[in-house]
Amino acid sequence: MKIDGIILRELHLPLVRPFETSFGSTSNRRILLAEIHSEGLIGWGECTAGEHPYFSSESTDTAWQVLLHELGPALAAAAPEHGGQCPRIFNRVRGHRMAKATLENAVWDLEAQRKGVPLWQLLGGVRESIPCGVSLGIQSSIPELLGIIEKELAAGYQRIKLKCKPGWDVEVFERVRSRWPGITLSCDANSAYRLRDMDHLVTFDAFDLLMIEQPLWHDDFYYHSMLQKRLSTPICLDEPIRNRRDALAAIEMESCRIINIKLGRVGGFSEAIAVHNAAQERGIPVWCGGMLESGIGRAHNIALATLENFSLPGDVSASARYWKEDIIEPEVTVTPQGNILVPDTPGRGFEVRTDLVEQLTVRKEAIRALELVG
Ligand code: OSB
Ligand code: MG
Repeated sequence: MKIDGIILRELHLPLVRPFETSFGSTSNRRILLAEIHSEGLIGWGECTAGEHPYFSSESTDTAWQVLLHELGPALAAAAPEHGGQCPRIFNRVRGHRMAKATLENAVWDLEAQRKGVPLWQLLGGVRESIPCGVSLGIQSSIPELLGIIEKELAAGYQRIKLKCKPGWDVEVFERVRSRWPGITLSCDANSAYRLRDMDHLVTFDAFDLLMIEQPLWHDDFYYHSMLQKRLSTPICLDEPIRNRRDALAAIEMESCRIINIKLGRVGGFSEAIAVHNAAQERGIPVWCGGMLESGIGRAHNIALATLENFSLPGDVSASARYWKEDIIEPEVTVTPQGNILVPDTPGRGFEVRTDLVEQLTVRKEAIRALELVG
């Protein structure tokens, strides 16, 4: 397809409440969007990099640079027909997977519109609705957390995930479990623990957690495998799974029994599908993670989560949990049973509110196709 232009934008979008993990707190998102203009249509992509390189080595600013100077010009010159061609176009750039996913996902978004089919169908999805959970940040007190859980359960969410770290773990689990013995509960440490915490982590088995997400180093398989041998609770890996090979290594080493798939972290739809398929063939369930996305990233997450092996509730939830006003129409909502109904209209299934996007834009730059050498 001929690419008429690529526009990068940075939007400032305040969260309705701060989100705290073991690596820090976020109140205001700096969201990077890419628009690919082609033959009268616009494909949209959202970068999931954080404001700081704390979750991964990428940030809004590194992604902006790499998109502007490397990936954008390469894509415009290559003029791909399919989203699936993007990994090869971006291959010579090492890493920067969240930046790559921004454009690759926009190409899939465009391809679905051109073909007049829902994006989820183009990806090979099978679900009409996806089961939803929520990820709850670290709070200033346990009573405050209990109040939030009560509200999210009343809204229908099927799984509660608690962010944890040393000092905000077993006491919290005890209080939550004694109030709600039967709910589906998990935790996510975002790499907050070390080898000296192994005995402590084994005590998490007492709380009947669905999984313990990323307890150890962000880039580790080996020590997670040692820990998994001692735990009856499944470990779920997030941060270190960059691609299909990582998923295979983690499964083979028994470093985890569940995988969290995030579009940005693995570099886009192609690799996300590859990780999904590799896990499915080996009997490992997956679920779709979240990165505090605006509506565009959220719409793409919903499409991905329609694939068959996304059998566990993910971290994709209603727009109103994050934003006073989302940049898509309709906003994402969740049924009283805790499901998102998958749209059946062509493309991503949620219109972009371009006037609102323009209003929230603080930085905008057009990418021109460059002659690439080699
Ligand atoms: O580890 O899943 C994570 C948010 C930012 C960075 C990392 C993570 C998260 C979440 C939030 O858990 C999920 C969401 O609600 O978008
Ligand atoms: Mg996580």
